[in-house]
Amino acid sequence: MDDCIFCMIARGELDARTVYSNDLVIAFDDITPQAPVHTLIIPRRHYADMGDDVPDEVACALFAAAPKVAAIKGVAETGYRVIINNGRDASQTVQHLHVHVMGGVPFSHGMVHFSQ
Ligand code: DGP
Repeated sequence: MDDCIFCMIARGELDARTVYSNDLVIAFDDITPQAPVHTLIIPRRHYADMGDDVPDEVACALFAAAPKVAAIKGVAETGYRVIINNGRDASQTVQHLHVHVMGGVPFSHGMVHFSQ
């Protein structure tokens, strides 16, 4: 996807603060962090969202990268939240599948807020 910003980051064409990477995924800090630790994990290949025929090995790689990112960012012991905003009602703004890893602060127990 030529005009996808996360594809550009994956190709090294757009700067990002890389936290972790392997053959299948790359993790980098969110440009507008909403917590002291806010890192995104993306597949190197373009998938718009979770319904975009994501191969099992890519889904596993995204899942497996979260605790690695948490350890690198120093929040593995204190805990962290893992979020995927998937589709319109979830307010997904970048149409390249990504996993948010957020931590460094205690989050409230409830996590669902919705607009009328
Ligand atoms: P979402 O709402 O789940 O689609 O979140 C997209 C996130 O992507 C949002 O928290 C901001 C982040 N983001 C958007 N553009 C860039 C960028 O160019 N670089 C980085 N590092 N993050 C970005």
